[in-house]
Amino acid sequence: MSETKKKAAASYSADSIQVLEGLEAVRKRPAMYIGDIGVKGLHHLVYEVVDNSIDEALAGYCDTVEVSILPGNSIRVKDNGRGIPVDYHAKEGKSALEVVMTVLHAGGKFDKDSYKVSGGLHGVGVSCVNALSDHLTTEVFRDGKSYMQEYSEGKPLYPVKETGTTDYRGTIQTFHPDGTIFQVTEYNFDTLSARLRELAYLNKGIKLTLTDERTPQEDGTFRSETYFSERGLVEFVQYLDSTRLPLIEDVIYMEGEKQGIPVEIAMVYNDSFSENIHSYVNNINTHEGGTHLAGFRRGLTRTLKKYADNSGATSKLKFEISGDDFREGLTCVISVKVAEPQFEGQTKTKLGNNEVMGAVDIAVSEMLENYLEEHPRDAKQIVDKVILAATARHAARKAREMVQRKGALTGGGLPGKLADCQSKDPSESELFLVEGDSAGGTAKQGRNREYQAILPLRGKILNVEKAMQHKIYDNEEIRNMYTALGVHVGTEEDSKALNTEKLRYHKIIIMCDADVDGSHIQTLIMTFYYRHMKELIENGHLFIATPPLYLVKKGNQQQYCWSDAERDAAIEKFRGASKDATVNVQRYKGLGEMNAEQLWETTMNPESRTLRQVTIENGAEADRIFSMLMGDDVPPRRDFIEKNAIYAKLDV
Ligand code: 0RA
Repeated sequence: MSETKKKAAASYSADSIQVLEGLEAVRKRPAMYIGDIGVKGLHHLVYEVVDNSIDEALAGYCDTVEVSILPGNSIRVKDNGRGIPVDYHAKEGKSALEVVMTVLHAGGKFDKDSYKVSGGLHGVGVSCVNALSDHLTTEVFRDGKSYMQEYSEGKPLYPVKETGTTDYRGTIQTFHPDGTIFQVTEYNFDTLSARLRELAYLNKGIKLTLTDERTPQEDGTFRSETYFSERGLVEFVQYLDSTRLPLIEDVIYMEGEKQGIPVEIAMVYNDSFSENIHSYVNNINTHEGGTHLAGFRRGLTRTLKKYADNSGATSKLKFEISGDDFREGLTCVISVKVAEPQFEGQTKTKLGNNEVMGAVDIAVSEMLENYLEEHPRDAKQIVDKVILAATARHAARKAREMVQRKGALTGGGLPGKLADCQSKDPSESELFLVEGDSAGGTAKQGRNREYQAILPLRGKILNVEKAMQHKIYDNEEIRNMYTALGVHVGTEEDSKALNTEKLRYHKIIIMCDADVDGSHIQTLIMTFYYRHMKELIENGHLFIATPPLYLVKKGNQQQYCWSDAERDAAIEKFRGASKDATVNVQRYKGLGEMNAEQLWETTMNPESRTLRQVTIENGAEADRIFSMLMGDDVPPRRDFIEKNAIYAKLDV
């Protein structure tokens, strides 16, 4: 070995040790870097790798990103960018590629000109993915040559090697998540698909594909989808609103730089009563909003109010129009790119940069003023809708005051139907929302009354997707839910904020029959929480009970089963050697078919039950699904329910 090579080898291993310490920290506390080690964190690995390719595309060098789920749940991400640089760094004693792959936050180091604004929620870079993979292979194709390096737990197995010549240009990353770190290692196609579709809309012109190579479909091919958007956010709001009726002709749209900040906004009004605004910073969904959203609201309210006042439409109104009224029936996506974003809030998804507020305010004012000027008919539709919303809100407030007065008359008490628990400690208290009075009765007998409360709900509660505000307060089942929970909605501008600190139960559990009707009711209740008590879902308070589907019996042996596969296994087990033994299978269609003791044992007892927590995995997709499931457009709904257990797509 030559002297220089020896030196290189020596420093190679010395540096590797240093690197190890960095990546060891990631393996020791993975949640600190990728959020959690459950399903979310697992999928986050993919987003982190894809974001690097998106960055390369935003820099103008790449237009295709292909994601594949491989057999065994490895992930391959391939792009046609410039390829990660592979030049040897004498100072580091190794290839640039190895630095990118093994040093925390080394991602953008070699390209100072690039305006890196993409990046996963935690923006941790590909080296984190490497650290959390039991195996990763990186392949680079550039300048006519191909290169490769492999790693285990982030440690290189050998120095970067040249593997041949090539006409291709780009990067391929193939990793397998480490099963000793993640609680689950199975990828979900729909979860990845929702994110890639969202990325395609947010970054027009980039083609993203997702292929599931784990098992072929019936026709022998692999399931594969392509996401590509030519018109970006315009098509995004059209996609979100595909099951709603538009109120105006076009999507209102702007794209451009305001005060040095790239802003893109698309919005449309529909005939619904809900507000659906999705905001993004550097491709990250800012659930908790922030300065960009505040700027949007301010610009929207001011511009529309000015137009409405000038048109004379508001002169006869006897009450003020509130900010909310301008956003009823509004579907909107706001996307800004911020060089140094400050993320705040509980889940670090609230933008804090003050300079963004004014930029978005100006952007939306200019965009709206132009549109209203050029589309007088649409402008009138919007103004009429706002006035209708204000009038309805006024009526709703009266209805609410009535309810509160009624409450005061009856001592402000809890609903008569509620069987409350004895504990007054919300953190240990559970409220079961039970379908029907009869199952409600069984649940009351079966429960542990110390900490479990029961509220029976009559049949199908109101479809809040289609009802106006005041109708919602008119509805007894919904009023009962508010009173039992101890939360109430604020007033006027703040009307969507709940006083969650008064919440009387930290677990709210929906318990419905395991049949089609039951799942419909479950969806109605979830829709209500999603539209009116989203904070409770976001804070992890909403759950779904899972009653068993079968009871398999032989003599005095018995076993509850939650799936057909479990049932078949139980039958097999009970039969044992004697194939002719009589094994009895009971199918539970409703909660009512169980007695109190069985219901407790299978569905309510914390020791033996399984609760599914409802979480919002992808806000835009959840919004679209709820409007589809609850809207007038029946065929897509039926199609969806047939293909999926409803909640499979809503939780995870
Ligand atoms: C920095 C510089 C250059 C390419 C990249 C980063 C790059 C990174 C990734 C990560 C995934 N795919 C990627 N593609 C490219 C190239 C600098 C040059 O060629 O001059």
